[in-house]
Amino acid sequence: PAPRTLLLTGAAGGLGTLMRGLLPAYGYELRLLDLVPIEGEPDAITADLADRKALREAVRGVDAVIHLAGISLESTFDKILRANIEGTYHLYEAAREEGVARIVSASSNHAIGYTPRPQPGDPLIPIDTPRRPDTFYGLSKSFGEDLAQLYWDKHALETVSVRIGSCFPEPTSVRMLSVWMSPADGARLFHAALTAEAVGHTVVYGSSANTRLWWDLTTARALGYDPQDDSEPYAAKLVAGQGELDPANPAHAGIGGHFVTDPPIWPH
Ligand code: NAI
Ligand code: 15L
Repeated sequence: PAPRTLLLTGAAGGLGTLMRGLLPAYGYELRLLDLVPIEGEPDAITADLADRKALREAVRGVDAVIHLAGISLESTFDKILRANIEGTYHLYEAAREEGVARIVSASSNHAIGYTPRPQPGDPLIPIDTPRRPDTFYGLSKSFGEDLAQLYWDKHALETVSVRIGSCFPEPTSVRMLSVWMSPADGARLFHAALTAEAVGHTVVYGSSANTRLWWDLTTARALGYDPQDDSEPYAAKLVAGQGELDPANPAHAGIGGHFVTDPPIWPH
């Protein structure tokens, strides 16, 4: 049967807030979890991903989990380790113990951030391109994909790992014209990932059907995802303001944009 009740982790964040607005229209009942309280949501669970007991209670009885919680940008290795690597492990353990059937997990384009962006005429980047994380953050997303594969192979817990491009209300950079996922397409993709049959562990890119797309949406479409949006209407204004991406600029050369060239963040 199609899943109805969902746990949404990271529900206070940018993407969580967008999905809280959009997913109920698909018929889901959402249970919300975040490290921080959510305004206007008194029933939301305020818990750290390190709190296994809270996670077990949070996943108990849900049909599926959308896992968005974590640090969403580069940080120190220690912080990434706790929130994204250990935190995602704790969530998978809780889900396994409570018999949750499926997790839709937020991976990121930064798991392949060092991959050169295709030039005009080049093929789109396939889903099985070798991972090339551009940051400790991207490395944690690469770990999340491998963790998902392990829990499928060993425990028959299904995952769709979504390598999200940039999911914001509008594209705000020339790079985002290629990697943008409109919030409405984000909800379409999550719904497809929740309802497709027998996904095992499936990895997909998460974006709209952008004219300037860099990657191959075949595995996402195979889930039933039919993107309706394209960033191109935003292109003229963004290109006029910022210029086209410069292939000689290392911060423009990889999928991950400036994540590739930003210096690592060391503890102080
Ligand atoms: P965000 O930073 O706005 O939200 C993340 C949420 O996770 C925050 O509300 C934060 O309080 C919560 N969180 C952090 N550590 C936690 C912990 N230890 N325990 C419980 N909750 C914790 O990020 P955003 O943009 O909403 O992204 C959501 C997810 O999607 C993240 O995993 C991010 O890496 C991933 N993603 C997002 C993209 C985007 O375009 N928004 C692109 C690619 C990936
Ligand atoms: C991500 O993984 C981040 O979470 C998001 O804030 C954006 O930076 C996005 O990637 C991107 O690449 O634009």
